[in-house]
Amino acid sequence: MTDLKQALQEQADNVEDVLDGLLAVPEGPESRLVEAMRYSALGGGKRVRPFLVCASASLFGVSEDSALRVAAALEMVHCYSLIHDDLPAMDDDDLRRGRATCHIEYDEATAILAGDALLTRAFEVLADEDTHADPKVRCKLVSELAKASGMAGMVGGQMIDLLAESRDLDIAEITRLQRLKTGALIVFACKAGAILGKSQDVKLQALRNYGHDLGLAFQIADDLLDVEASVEETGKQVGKDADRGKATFVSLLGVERAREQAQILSDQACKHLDVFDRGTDLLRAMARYVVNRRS
Ligand code: GRG
Repeated sequence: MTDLKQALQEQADNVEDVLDGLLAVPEGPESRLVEAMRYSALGGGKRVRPFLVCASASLFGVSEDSALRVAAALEMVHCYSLIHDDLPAMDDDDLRRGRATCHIEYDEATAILAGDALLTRAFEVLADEDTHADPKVRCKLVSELAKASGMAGMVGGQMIDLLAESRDLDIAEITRLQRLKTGALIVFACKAGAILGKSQDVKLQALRNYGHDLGLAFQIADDLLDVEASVEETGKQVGKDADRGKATFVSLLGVERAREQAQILSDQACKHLDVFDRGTDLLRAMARYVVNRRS
């Protein structure tokens, strides 16, 4: 676990530097927009998704520069989703990553624009030839991240989630919702290394399956944190799902069964990595970390 902590910190520092460079503040009044983007994208978060991109890329000998640009692009999409999710029209949160949410620090309109601009900047970065010399690889990255982020992925999942506030979902429906809302970006992170390494075989499939199980385990752990952890630990409001009477894995399964289920998924995620001869220690450690994390 110490190795994982160290590796997570190292990748977080690396991706921070890349994000810093990609989000340079321009001259002129539009500088306020980029400052808001930087406020939400820099200096916080566990950076799990960037870590997964870099760990999967290392299995295919991909250059660190390429992997980090994809990791930064994905983190931009993730940060945009957090900014928009925190808006009054959605979750209406005032605390994220231990500090004021973007619309509280700036204003609602600026927060909407900061989210929009992070989303579009992400695709600009992926399409740039600095990300990969082969245009087919860049196209694949753009298309896969677009699918994972959009109507058939995260945004679709968010729509189902909003509707779930007025209708109780069953376990199959919650699973599908979470696969789209949280899982799709995590699956993209795990597949990204294989795409960069031009692997189209069982290894890509194995990473996809690992990402599926890891994503669900991650979300169950998030639901557990919402009932068990403190604001200080998570850096965001807790207990919100119960306050809203929203069905979650924990409300449907109970704490113990939810914890067991997360553990089963974490073990299953690791099994998918057996197709690799070596190099998967950190991905396996990550599968253990997501179910035991406190933030
Ligand atoms: C508004 C388009 C749009 C989408 C919102 C991702 C999302 C969809 C909403 C965020 C709220 C939430 C609780 C989502 C579940 C996924 C999740 C646990 C997100 C937080 O990810 P972490 O824990 O956060 O990796 P850090 O801050 O560590 O990056």
